[in-house]
Amino acid sequence: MEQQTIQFSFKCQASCSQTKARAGVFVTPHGLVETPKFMPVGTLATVKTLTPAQLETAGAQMVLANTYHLHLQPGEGIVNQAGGLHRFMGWKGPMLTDSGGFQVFSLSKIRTISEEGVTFRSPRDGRMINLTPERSIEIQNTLGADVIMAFDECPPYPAERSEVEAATERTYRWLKRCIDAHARPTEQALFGIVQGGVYLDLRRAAAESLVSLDLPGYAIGGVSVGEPAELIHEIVDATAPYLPVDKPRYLMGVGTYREMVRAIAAGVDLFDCVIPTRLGRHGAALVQGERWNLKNARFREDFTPLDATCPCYGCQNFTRAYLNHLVRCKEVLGFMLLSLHNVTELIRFTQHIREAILSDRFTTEFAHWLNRETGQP
Ligand code: PRF
Ligand code: ZN
Repeated sequence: MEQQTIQFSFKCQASCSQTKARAGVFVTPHGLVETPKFMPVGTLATVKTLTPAQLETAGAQMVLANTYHLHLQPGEGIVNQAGGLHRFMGWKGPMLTDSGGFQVFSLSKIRTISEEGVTFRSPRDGRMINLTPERSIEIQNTLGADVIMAFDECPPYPAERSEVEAATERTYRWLKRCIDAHARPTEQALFGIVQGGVYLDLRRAAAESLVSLDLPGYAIGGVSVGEPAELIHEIVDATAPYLPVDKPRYLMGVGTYREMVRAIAAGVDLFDCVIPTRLGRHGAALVQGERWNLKNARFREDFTPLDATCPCYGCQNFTRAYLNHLVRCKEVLGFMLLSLHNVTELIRFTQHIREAILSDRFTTEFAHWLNRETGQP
């Protein structure tokens, strides 16, 4: 069917005259994503504490889930019986699943990696689990997200060049196996992931070899793994120019104000990060570029909204004093309201950038973040 071949597209609507920033529209089978855009993380098929209706009011367009977590619990078979990830979790918009490789590396202590894939012990019941490129894609085909990610090897930081080079080359071989294993290419877009650590020549070579495979989108992985923030920018600046202009670019696991602004200036379109929901569950709020701990005594008698400019349900209906009270009492509502606010805030931030790019005011309106050296949340 003709229709099946045009379910994905990326159109650039405007580009900044002074940087590589662009505003675009990424079309998927479950709707569109206006870029640049922050994507909330729903690891276990839930963006922690938030309903899909709340995510919609927060401006979320694409939501993430994780192959690693969903395979362990409840298992992709259950998700399949529910009719796929969208129906299972009640999110009707675009979705993306991460491949599981990165999560195995960062979450399981006992694991062995070989050319075949990764073997690890389930933290849930102790059984041995094998994750290979083929298996990751099979699980992601079953989960049914609009975008699925290649199974990659993310080397730690710091790591020797030889080690990073081997991981990067393996990631490329694994990508080719992912492409061969992908059974639903018309319904699900498979994104490749550029690795290469902090070695800029490896980054460039990895980007160029991925691009030769003509994928529907590209991600920059292996950043925000403990390296200084300045290196993130160097890596992104050295990688993005080698990715095609007519495909979406996704910087994995990055969601701080300054890192997003600078990556957008380098031509990145999509971001995800657990920061807004994690901070929310710890009683912290992102307010206009700062990070506030709502437990702080200075909020006890502050009867103003958290952020008077924010349209979220929390800011519209409650005060800082009330949030301070909820958080001090560990009331679930407090963590929910802060998560909702934080997700709204980061999505709104990327939307403001998008609007600035559309009217070519990006470098003037965001000069503060483009130049600022330190102290950002
Ligand atoms: N690979 C995958 N997922 C990821 C990363 C990666 O390198 C990162 C790195 N920040 C976050 N999530 N597959
Ligand atoms: Zn708010």
